Amino acid sequence: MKAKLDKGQKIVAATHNPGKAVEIAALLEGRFEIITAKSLNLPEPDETESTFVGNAVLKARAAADASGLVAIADDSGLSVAALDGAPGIFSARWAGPDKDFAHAMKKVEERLEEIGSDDRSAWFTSALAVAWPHGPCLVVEGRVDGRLTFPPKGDRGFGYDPIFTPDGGEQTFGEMEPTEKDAISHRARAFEKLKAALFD
Ligand code: ITT
Repeated sequence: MKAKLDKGQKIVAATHNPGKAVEIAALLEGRFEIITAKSLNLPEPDETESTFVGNAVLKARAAADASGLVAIADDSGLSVAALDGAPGIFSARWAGPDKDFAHAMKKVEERLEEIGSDDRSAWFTSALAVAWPHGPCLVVEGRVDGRLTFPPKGDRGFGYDPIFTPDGGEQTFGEMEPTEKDAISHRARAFEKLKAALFD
């Protein structure tokens, strides 16, 4: 693909999730001028697709076409093996309209108790899409495997971070320094692929 990104170029971070916006800015390492979808008053499109990739493309495309700028979107979520991959693309929706992740984490714990499974394996997925206004769109996916631990631990990060411990680690994402999470997370792995395709 010919489309590349130039240093200092304006890019819309097509997310309304402040935790994600911080991570996206950190992962882009000050390479671009990041403008948030919120500051441009862009609407939040309905996530009508059935995959992370589909929803990431939908969000990036909507923001790029509405703003006339290159847009980057992330669609991500927590998948629990014993729950057949739930909540998956419904991760944000499990927190309800108030975005109550204490409630969403409790729901995961309760579902595991209901089915009586000891399998605590889980993974996070991040699909990242970069769309040019009325032009091409590139999408990549990253994943990090780990296990769920209850009760939630740590107040860093966002969403389900306090119940997720990556393989090979002892601390939850909620306890880690942001730079430690950014070195191994699903989002960081997807970013590595984006960087290889677009900037290097
Ligand atoms: P945007 O669509 O505006 O970006 P959102 O929060 O609705 O914001 P998603 O639809 O992609 O985004 O939902 C992903 C949810 O999965 C997110 O709200 C978190 O709860 C969870 N999630 C994704 N990445 C995570 C991470 O790194 N740590 C913890 N939870 C994460």
